[in-house]
Amino acid sequence: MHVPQIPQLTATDPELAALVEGEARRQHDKLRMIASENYVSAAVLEASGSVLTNKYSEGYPGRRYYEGQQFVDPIETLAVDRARTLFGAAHANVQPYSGSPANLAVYLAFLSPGDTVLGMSLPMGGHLTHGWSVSATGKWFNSVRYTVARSTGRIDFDEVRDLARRERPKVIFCGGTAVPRTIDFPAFAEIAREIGAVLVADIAHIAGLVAGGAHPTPIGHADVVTTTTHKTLRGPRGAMILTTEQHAAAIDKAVFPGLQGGPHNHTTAGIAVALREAGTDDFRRYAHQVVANAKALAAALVDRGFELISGGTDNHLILADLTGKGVGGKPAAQALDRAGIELNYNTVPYDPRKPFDPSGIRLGTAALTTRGLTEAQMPQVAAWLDDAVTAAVKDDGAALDRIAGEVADLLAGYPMPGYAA
Ligand code: DSN
Repeated sequence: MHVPQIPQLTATDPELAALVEGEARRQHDKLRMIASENYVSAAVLEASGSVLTNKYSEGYPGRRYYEGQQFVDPIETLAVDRARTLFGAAHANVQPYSGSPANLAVYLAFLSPGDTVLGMSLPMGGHLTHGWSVSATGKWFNSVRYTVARSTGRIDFDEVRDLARRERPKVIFCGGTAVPRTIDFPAFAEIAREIGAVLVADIAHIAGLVAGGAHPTPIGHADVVTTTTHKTLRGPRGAMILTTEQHAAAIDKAVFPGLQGGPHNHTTAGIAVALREAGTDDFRRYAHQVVANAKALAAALVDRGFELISGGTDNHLILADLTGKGVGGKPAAQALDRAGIELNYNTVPYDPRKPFDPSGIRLGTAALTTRGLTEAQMPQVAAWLDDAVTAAVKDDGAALDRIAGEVADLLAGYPMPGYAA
């Protein structure tokens, strides 16, 4: 059952309560490998589900447009101070509703419509809000995109530098949603400095790894750092922006009143709890285990003939091109879901297929590491992935159901925060 328990919801709205319980059970029984997901602690769940959801507090601590902030002000201040301390940042804004609004605040702070932004192309691993064509950031701004080298699957800094010199963007984004390798923040900073651009590091995927010392930090290199709080950082759905003193006022003004109204105080409280958790030795061990698990899984997949973009991983994320396995990413992801392994289909660099039916799948180890799995289980996970992909090719539903049973049996031995069997 869900933890904390939900007796009031069950009494008031049994239909909805049954759906919540069903989702909790699903999260318990499945091997959750969507690279942007995790399990938050019961403490984060309690904070996020508290009476703080009842309160409006437009403005910032000590400068609000509504009364009654005796408790909300210190809660937001705690979250801000913990964010600054954990990441070593001069300034933190914890109010963005999620990653996309956080990135939009960057545009509002530093660009006018029509200005040039340089970001990683979405199919190469970037994010919609780094200037992709269907996003407002690609429609309202002149967006220029860098790629990865076809031969290595890695960012080609000669290309980034050439584009920057030619297009003179006001803002350069680094980071993304399908980047399996260490982001070279100093290399981006050198290019940004040369042309006088603001460097923004979007560390949404790797924030927990940065906090835990398992990925180099962008602080000291990037002018602005945006991140969601719910991926490797293991907090509630939300976002933060870390800045130097120089850019603090512009970012704060862009978030509120530029883009948003009242902050979601229940989320702010959940973020504060997650940041406290992320400052512990336990979390540092967790962050390093996430990477160790991803490396072990990548090696086991390569042994089984999977083609991994860039050949492996430095972080929590693996991007596999299934072309050689004879199946598209989407049917494979659907088959894997039936087999109890949850991930998403994904474009791969230079993908000849369409985004809604691409060649690849994206996997992550953040959630399964929270469950307590280690390198010891990764060969088994790779075997299940391989068997399920083979079953997808053969349309072998019975094999998928057998794997789902084996996955649930394994996970029964690994407790899930937020659920009691
Ligand atoms: N949806 C997030 C992800 O899965 O990476 C990015 O916005």
